[in-house]
Amino acid sequence: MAVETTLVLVKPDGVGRGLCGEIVARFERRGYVLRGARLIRITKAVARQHYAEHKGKPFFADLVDFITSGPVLALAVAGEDAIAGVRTMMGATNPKDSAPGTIRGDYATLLGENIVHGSDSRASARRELKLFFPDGLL
Ligand code: IDP
Ligand code: MG
Repeated sequence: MAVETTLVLVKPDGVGRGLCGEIVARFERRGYVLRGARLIRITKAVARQHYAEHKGKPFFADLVDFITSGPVLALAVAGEDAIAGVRTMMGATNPKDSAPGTIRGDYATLLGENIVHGSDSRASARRELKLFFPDGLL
């Protein structure tokens, strides 16, 4: 058990569908605390760095195109075991497997448009938070 900070992105589909407030509210209601929030349109270079682990996969180019297709809401979300807790609240990567009650299970049907990103480990969180909040967190 430890207080962790994780990176959440509301992807361009979530921003475009007006789901930012709903998604932030879910994390806040759970008891997590926002330590940073930025609405930004990221460059392809930042997108490629963010998704570096997927480089070489057949869907990598689509992933980069999609995440740069409109603004994302980047959130630094903190709380007890927040990295795993946020992932549980997001639901399975493919919305066809996401349980109702999860963000993807409630709002998404497509693998490529699954509303949210959340860091998957402490190392990923550290790396991704630096990319989206280069000036650090308050
Ligand atoms: P995650 O977002 O649940 O961590 P990852 O495996 O890290 O899932 O994949 C990153 C994103 O890439 C997913 O959220 C999804 O939108 C997309 N993605 C993952 N696998 C595929 C695939 O096989 N085809 C197309 N898009 C995929
Ligand atoms: Mg991932």
